[in-house]
Amino acid sequence: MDYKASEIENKWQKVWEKEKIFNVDPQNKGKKYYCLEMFPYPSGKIHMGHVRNYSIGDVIARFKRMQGFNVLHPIGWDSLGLPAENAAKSHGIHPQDWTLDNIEHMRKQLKKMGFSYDWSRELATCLPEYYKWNQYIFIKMYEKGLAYKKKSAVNWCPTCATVLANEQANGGHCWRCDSEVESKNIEQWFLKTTEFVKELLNDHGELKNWPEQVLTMQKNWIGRSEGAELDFPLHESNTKIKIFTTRLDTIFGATFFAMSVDHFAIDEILENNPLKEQLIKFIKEIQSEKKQSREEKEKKGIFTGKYVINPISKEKIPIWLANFVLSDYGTGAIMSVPAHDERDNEFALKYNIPIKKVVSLINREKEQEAEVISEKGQLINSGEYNGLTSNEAIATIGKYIEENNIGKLTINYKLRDWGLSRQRYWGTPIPVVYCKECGIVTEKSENLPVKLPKDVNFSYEGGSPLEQCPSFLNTKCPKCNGEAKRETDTMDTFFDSSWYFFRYASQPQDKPFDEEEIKKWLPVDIYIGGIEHAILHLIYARFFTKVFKSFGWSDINEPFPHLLTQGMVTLGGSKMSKSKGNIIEPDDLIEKYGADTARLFTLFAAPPDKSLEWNNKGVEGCSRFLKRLWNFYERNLSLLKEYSNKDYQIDDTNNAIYIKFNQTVKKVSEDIGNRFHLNTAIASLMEFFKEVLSVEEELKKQNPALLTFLAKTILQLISPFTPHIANELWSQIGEKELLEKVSWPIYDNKFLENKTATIMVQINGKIRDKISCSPDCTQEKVEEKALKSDKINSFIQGKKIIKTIYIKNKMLSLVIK
Ligand code: ANZ
Ligand code: ZN
Repeated sequence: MDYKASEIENKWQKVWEKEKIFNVDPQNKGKKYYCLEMFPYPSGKIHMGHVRNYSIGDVIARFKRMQGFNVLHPIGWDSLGLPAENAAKSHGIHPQDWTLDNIEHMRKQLKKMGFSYDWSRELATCLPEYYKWNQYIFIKMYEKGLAYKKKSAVNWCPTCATVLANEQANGGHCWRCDSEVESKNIEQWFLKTTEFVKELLNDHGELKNWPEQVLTMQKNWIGRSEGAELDFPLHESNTKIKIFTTRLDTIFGATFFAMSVDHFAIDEILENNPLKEQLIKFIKEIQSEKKQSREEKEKKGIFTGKYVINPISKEKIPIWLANFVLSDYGTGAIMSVPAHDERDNEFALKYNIPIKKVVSLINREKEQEAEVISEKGQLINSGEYNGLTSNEAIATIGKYIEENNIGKLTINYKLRDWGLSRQRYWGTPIPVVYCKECGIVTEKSENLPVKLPKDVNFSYEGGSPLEQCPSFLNTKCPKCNGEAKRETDTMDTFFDSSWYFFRYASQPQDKPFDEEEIKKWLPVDIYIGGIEHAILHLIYARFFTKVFKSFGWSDINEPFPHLLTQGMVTLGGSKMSKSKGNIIEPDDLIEKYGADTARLFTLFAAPPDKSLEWNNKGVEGCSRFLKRLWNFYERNLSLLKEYSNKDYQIDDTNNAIYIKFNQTVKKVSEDIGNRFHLNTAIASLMEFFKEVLSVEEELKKQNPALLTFLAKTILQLISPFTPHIANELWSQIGEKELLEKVSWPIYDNKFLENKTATIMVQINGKIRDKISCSPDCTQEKVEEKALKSDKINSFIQGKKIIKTIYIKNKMLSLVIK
C-alpha cells in the first residue's frame, strides 16, 4: 500500500472524535497536566503561526498523555473585537454571523491538523454564556472598587473611532491601523490594575520559567521608580507645589520649575496674571496635542511670570508650563535640572534658561565628552552637600526633607489603571445602567447576561451602534424600577482573554468557575504563545488571577509559571503576512503533503522559541522521511505482525542497536519533557530510524522479535509529532489499542553507553566485513563470529586460512590462499 496522507488522516481524526479520546477523563488518576496555547482570534482561517503554536502544544500534550498524566488540553475562540464589526461595515454581514462562520471553518481546519483537544470544553468569548461571566466578574470588581469610572483624556484613534488603551497606542500610533492617535476627554470605565502593582512586579520571582525578555518587558512596563516627593512653595503665596524627582542630589541645579498644563495649581497661577490670555491659549494648544512619550515630544513651554522657592537651596526659580511634563505621572510637576537631564536640557537650550552643573564625574574624560551628565557622580556647586557622592546626597537630603516635613521618599510606577471602555458593538456590554434617581446601578446577577441586541445599524459613524438602539438603551433601574439608560460602552476584549483559562478548567452553570476544579487544574503547566502578548495579555491575566485570589475564589497566585514564547514563521526573512504577500496557506500544505508533514516540518525546522524560516525543500524532506518510514513497515508487515509480542534477546551482535534504542528514548523524552527542544527530538528519532534501517536485513534473519520491538518503539516515539501515520502503521502491524493510550517507552539506564567494539575483518589486506563484540571478547570468539558471516565465508570458500592477526577490539586480519 502507498502512503496516502489524506486518507489515513481523515480516518484517524474520525476515530479520535468518535472515541472522544482527548476529553478529560474524570476517572483518570494520573497527575494533572494543563497544556495551554493562546487561543486564536477567529479571523477566517488559520495561518502558519497557528499551525506552529498549536503543533508545539500538541506534541507536549500528547507526550504527557502517553506518560500517564491526566492532560487538559483545551481550545476556544477569542471572538469579540473590531474586525468582525469592520466586516459588518464593509460587507454587510452581521458580526455574529461572520464570527460564527469563521469559527466553524477554523474548527475544521484545526481538526484537519489532528490536534488533541478536548473539544467538549471549547468556548467562544462572543457567546452570551461566556460573556455573562465577564459581566458577573465586572460587577464584583465594581463592588470591591476595582472597577470605577472617571473622566480622562484618552487615546482616540480617529480611523477606528475608538478609545485605545495606552498599550494599544504605544508610540502614538494605533496598534491596529497605525493611524496617529489623538487625545480626547470622556467618561471611561477603568480597572484598577495599579491595586496589584507590587504583586505584579514582585511575583516575577515566582516565574522562574519565563523568558528573561518577557520579564524585562513587563518590568519596564510596570516601571518602578524610587525617588522623593518634595514641596516647592509658591513665591508670595501659601500654596505648595509637590514635585517628584529621582535625583534629589541635583536639587542645587534646578534652574527652573515645570508643570503640566493640567496641573491643579494652574488656576491660582492664572489669577490676576497679566499673561493669563497667552497662558490659556498655550494650555489649550497643548491639551489638543496627541499623546506621546516625554522623549518623543518636541519641547514646548511658556513662562508663567511666577516663581517657586527651592526648599533646599532657597533660590527663587521661574515656573514654566511645559508639554513634556505628564499630568498622570508623579505629581505632574518637576524641578528641572538642565545640566543633568536630557529633556530639561533641550528645553533650557530652546528657551535660554541657565544651566548649572552640580554633579561631576570621577571619570574626567567621560565628563568632558558628555553634553548632559545624566550619570551619578560627586556633588559640586551644592553648598553644604559639596563632596558627597550622589547616593550619599540623596540619602542625606532625603532624611532632611522627611525630618522637616517638606517631603518624603516615595516609589512611583508607570503602570496605569486599565482603560476598559470601548465605544464599540462587538464586545461585552458593561452591565451598568444610569438611573435618574439612583445614579450608576449594576445589573442584577439574575438579569445577566446583558445581551448584545442583534438588530443594530452598523453604518452609524458617530460612536457605538448601541447608542442608536432604543431596545437596548432604554431599560428599568434594577434598584427602583424607574426609567434608566444602559451603558453603551463595551469591554476591551482583553477582558475576555484575562480569565478564559479558568473557564476551560471548569464550566459550571451558576458561577464563572468552580473552586475545587481550579484547585485541581491550575496553574497552567505550560503556556505557549507569541511574544507580542508579553505585556498586555500576560499582565492582565496575571492581574485577574490576583483579583480572583483576593475575592477568595481561588488560591492561585500566578496562572502561568512556565511560559514558552514561540518564534515567528518567516518566508524570505520576514514574518509571513498578507501585506507582504509571503504567505503559505496551511490548507494548501495539508492538501499537498498531509497534516503530518506540515506538523513535522514546523516542529523540525527550528527550536520552538526561535524564528522559523519556511523552506519548501525542508517540507519535501519531511515528506520523504514519512514515506521512507511508511515503506519500512509495509515491506516488513507480515514479520512485524508475527513477532509483535514475542520476546527478543540482546546479545553482542545487536547490542549496538539496543543501546541506540535506549539513548534515543532518553533523548527524545528529555528533549520534549524538560527542554521543549522538539527539533532535536525529531532529529534523534530520524537518526535512530536510519540505524534501524542499517540493521534491518540482519535483524530480519537473526532477531526478528527485536526488529519488531524497535519498529514499535519508533511509532510510539513519533506519534506525538505525526500521530496519524503512527496510528495507521500501528494498527497495520496488528495493534488494537490507539497509540494515544499506549504508554511512552522507557529506557534502561544500564544500556546507555556503547560497550561494544566494532571489529573490522580483513581478507588479504582488504576490509570485507565488520562484526560487533563486547570489548572483552577473546580472539577465538571473534574468529568464530567472523567465520559465521556470510560475506566472509563467500571469500574464504574453497580456500585456506594461512595466517591470522588480531588487534584487540579493532581488527581481525585473515590471509588466505
Ligand atoms: C530632577 C532630575 C534631575 C530628574 C536629573 C531626572 C534627572 P523616572 O525615572 O521615569 O521615574 N519627572 C517626574 N515627573 C514627571 C512628569 N510628570 N513628567 C515628566 N517628567 C517627570 O523619571 C523620574 C524623573 O522624571 C524625575 O526626576 C523628574 O525629573 C522627571 F538629573 O527630577 B527628575
Ligand atoms: Zn433607580
